[in-house]
Amino acid sequence: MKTVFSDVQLKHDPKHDLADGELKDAVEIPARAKIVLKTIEQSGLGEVVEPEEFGLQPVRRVHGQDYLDFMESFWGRWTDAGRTGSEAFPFVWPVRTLRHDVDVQHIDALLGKYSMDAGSPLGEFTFEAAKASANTALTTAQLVKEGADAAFGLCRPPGHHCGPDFFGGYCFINNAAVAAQWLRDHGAERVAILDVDYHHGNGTQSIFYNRSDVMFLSLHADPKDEYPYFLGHADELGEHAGKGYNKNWPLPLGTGWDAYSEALDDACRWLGVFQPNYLIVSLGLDCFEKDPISGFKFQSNDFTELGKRIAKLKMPTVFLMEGGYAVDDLGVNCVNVLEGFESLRPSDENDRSHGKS
Ligand code: FKS
Ligand code: ZN
Repeated sequence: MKTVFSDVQLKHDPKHDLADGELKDAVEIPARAKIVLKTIEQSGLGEVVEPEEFGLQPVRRVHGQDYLDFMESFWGRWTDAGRTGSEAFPFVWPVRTLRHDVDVQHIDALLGKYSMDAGSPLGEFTFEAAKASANTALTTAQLVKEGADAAFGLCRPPGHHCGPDFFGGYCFINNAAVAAQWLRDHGAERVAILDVDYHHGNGTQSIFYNRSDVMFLSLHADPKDEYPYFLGHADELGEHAGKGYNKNWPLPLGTGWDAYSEALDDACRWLGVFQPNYLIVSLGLDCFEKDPISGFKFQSNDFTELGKRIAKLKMPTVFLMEGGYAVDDLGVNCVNVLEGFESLRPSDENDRSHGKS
């Protein structure tokens, strides 16, 4: 299968991460994408192609104009305000009892208005990289729409925590949501998103929570014990038309492949009933036992099993990378998923385009 990636995605290069009461070294760093790219190039998986430019129109289908204007204008405002820091951290939010209806203009107020946490710094090139990452997701979806059985978008920065009008959890544009909406806008009646990142994809869930045309299924560390804490619980089933089209499998810290795969089988049964035209996999690789910020126990060969299980669904599949921070093993773990998938569905035999390219 093809991989989509652009070097522009590397321009988001955060230095710090606010975690555990300390300013630590950032973990969502360009080296993640570089090692995945290198391992893919050394594997027999297939060509790496550049994304096409889709512009902001498909992104606007998911994110509010105010939010996108803020992101677009942020760096200018930051420097105009005389800020010299190379990356911005939000630190005040309109929680209960504070007003949402005041038209805030101060740079620190705006940072709080449009974010969910303090751990996702905005730098000069963050939004440029996020747009490139969204183009990567859209190009990957387009390859599958045009007949590829599956394709891999090496998205970075990731997307699944990003909601309609806020960034957070290292995410600035919700790549999976943008790709799902684009597929809907280009003829697909039903799209499913299976999120296997270690963290709950709160942004993706929220974007489609009231809708029955995009099903969201997520397996993740129980938010009682893990970020993002305030969403991802088992009783979140969707609302209004979306009731029954959202499903979470919160799993205990320490979960390994055996327990995980039972929940995954359950998710696959839901997918079998829904019968989406396309499956988007939010492919986090942070369930790995050596992941520095996570608490599950996957071994590298478990990722191969994950890829095989997804292949058995027999659905046109758009893989989009999310998290995963054990940089040395990230390439192998990612390629294991994709090779596991291809071991059951070789891309040359399953292309649906019948010679069209
Ligand atoms: C650790 C604090 C962790 C934020 C964790 C964000 C996880 C991001 C991710 C994504 F896929 F989006 F990248 N803070 N003590 O892996 O879900
Ligand atoms: Zn994650």
